[in-house]
Amino acid sequence: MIRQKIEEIVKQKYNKGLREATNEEIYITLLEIVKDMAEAAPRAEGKKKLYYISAEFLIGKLLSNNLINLGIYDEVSAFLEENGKSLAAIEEIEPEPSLGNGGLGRLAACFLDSIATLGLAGDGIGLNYHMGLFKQLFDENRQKEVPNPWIDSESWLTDAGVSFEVPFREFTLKSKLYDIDVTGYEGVTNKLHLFDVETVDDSIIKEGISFDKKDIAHNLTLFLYPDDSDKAGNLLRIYQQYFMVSNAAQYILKECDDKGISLRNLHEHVAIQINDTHPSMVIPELIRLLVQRKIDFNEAVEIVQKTCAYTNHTILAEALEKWPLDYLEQVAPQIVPIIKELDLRVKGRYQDERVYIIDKDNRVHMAHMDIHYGYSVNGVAHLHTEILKNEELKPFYDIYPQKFNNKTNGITFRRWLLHCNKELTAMLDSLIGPDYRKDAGKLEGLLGYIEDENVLRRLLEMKHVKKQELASYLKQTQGIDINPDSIYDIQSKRLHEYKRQQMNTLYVIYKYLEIKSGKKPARPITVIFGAKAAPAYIIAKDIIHLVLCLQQLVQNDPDVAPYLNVVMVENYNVTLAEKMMPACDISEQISLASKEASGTGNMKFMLNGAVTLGTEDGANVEIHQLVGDENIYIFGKSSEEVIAHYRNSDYRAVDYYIEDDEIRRLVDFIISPQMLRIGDPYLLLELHAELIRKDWFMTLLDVKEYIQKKEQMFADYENRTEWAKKMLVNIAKAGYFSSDRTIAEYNRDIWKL
Ligand code: GL9
Repeated sequence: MIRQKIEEIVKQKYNKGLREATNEEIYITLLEIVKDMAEAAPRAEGKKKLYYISAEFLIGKLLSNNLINLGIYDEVSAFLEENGKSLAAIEEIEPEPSLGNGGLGRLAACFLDSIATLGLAGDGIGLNYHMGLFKQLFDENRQKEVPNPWIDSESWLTDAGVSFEVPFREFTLKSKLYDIDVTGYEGVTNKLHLFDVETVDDSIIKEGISFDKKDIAHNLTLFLYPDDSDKAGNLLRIYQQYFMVSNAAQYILKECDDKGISLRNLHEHVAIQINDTHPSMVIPELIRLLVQRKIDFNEAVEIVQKTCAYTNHTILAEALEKWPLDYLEQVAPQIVPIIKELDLRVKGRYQDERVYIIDKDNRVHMAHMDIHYGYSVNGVAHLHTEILKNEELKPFYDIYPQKFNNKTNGITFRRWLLHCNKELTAMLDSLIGPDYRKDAGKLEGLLGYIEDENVLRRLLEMKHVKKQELASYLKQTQGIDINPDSIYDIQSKRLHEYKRQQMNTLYVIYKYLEIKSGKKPARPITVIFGAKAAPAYIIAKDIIHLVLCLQQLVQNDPDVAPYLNVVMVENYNVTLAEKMMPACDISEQISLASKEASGTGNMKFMLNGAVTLGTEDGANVEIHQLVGDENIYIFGKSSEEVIAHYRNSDYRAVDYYIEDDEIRRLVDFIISPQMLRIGDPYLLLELHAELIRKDWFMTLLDVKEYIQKKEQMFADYENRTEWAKKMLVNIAKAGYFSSDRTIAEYNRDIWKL
């Protein structure tokens, strides 16, 4: 059937046989077939529907995953092969949609997959950024940002034929909706709705990723997270957010109208999940629209309160948005009186100013609005939720204990196992049968093989194959040489001081100096980084500079290069992650305890048989509980100790620097003559000073224990059988982190679809 279809379309579109068709032509053919099949797949039924509103959906390439979820991957792949084509090569044609930044956006994408897989009615709503986040290039050991256009003439987007008017103070913008089908694994097809403006114009982009921030009609959907280091940038973000939520609210009400739902019963038919605070303005916007439709204000507030739920993804203050009231006034004045009224009601009820929506400086705390006027607040891992309840959001927890709940994050096994690791998937199928694909808890069946030498050997072989694949992929695409027989130690995630990539660089320095002094490791080590830094985040860019300079230093030193390699992959994205996760031996999850809300890369690595080197932070805590002390390497100060340091303001990096000769030796290497010869002295000195004088995320507090643990890990790695057992336990225990489990919990406790 599918074979015929492929041949037919290639013939009809290009007047060619499959053998003669180019990869590009086959890609477009498959795109068309998959889109048709997705459209024909069943829709979710049920009285209530979820709308997951998010500024980011980091969906990754879609072809392979759709083929898997539609159950035709193997057949298509085999058929292409019979005709001298490779599906892997065809995948390379597909551009990766650049609609997210990190874990938050990837989580939203995994959730859509699981919602559709579980057969639930749930759509995503976001924006169609034409240039995405940005594409990262390296130039003179520095990050350069350029636009990342991803929308080709043939793409997964379909014009939905839907348009709304979004009123701003100065003008009104007409929206245009594009949809992407989201088909679950043997499940239903839902939609990802991406709103756009017809007037968007990429010719206003000047050098790099700069453009006229005030030209809203032309810039609104150009970039995700445009630079917000000035007022115009802040206003642009508010324009984007209001545009997103006004469209979302209008779309939701339109669907209700189409179904003949009385808006008074909205909450019985609709659940809205507010993903972080970017979509928070949906609350006043929905109230506004309900009032416009002749619902009394009090009732509108009640309806909205029963419909909206909020997920918190971070305790970092920088990410909990607080918009100046007059900025909101300048962009969308119609919601300002509503926000003021909501705030007055809070002030009437509570004396504690920490729970006000509008503070004394007239800033609107978006999360506070979500908590007061939504029915659920959830954190994304056990520890994170506890910190929200007992520290960050304690005054709210005291008022609304029943609203708070935890939903530990998860990942879709379709992408992060079936798609990215066919070897491991085949092995699991043969050992424990295919049921784990839909019931991830079944992975525990693997534990029965822990003493089976044959299985342990196969696991090590699988890992070696994936390491070779990564090596040849990096060679082909980025000209990078890595040794597949070395240990792959990987840290891939957004670049941020709290994630402490800088601590990893101090290890590299340590190892470099060790090797220089004649102490060679038992086996070569490859330290791999993948990370983008926010364009305006100076220190993060300094850290990238440091990594790239170390890379140059190490690779050009003949004493060291045979034993140590440092590699930073360019433009880390989902596509690269899919190659890196399965190839990893050591998964670096080294954030300062209390700061990483959950992490999800930690789960992807674990599922593919990497062993975690981490702090007791985010979901690492749960990984630790699941796999036990023998199968994870934990170090560093606890979240309680860290929180106490912040409370007492008694952490002084400079004390560690002065009092510990070893720490001083490593930190000072950053500005050693050989480094200053390679790098930009200004940037290296700036970072050096930062580490000693500020070190907001306490690198020097944990660095020694970190180095020790990592050395222990390298030593333990040499006992290959024991290491394979650790791999096996990690894989077997990863079932808990299936996003199917997470979504089932959201549905049970929050959405009740
Ligand atoms: C994040 C947290 O930092 C992660 O720890 C968490 O796993 C994810 C998903 O819950 O959310 N919060 C956050 O603001 N981001 C996260 O990754 N940011 C981005 O993705 C941009």
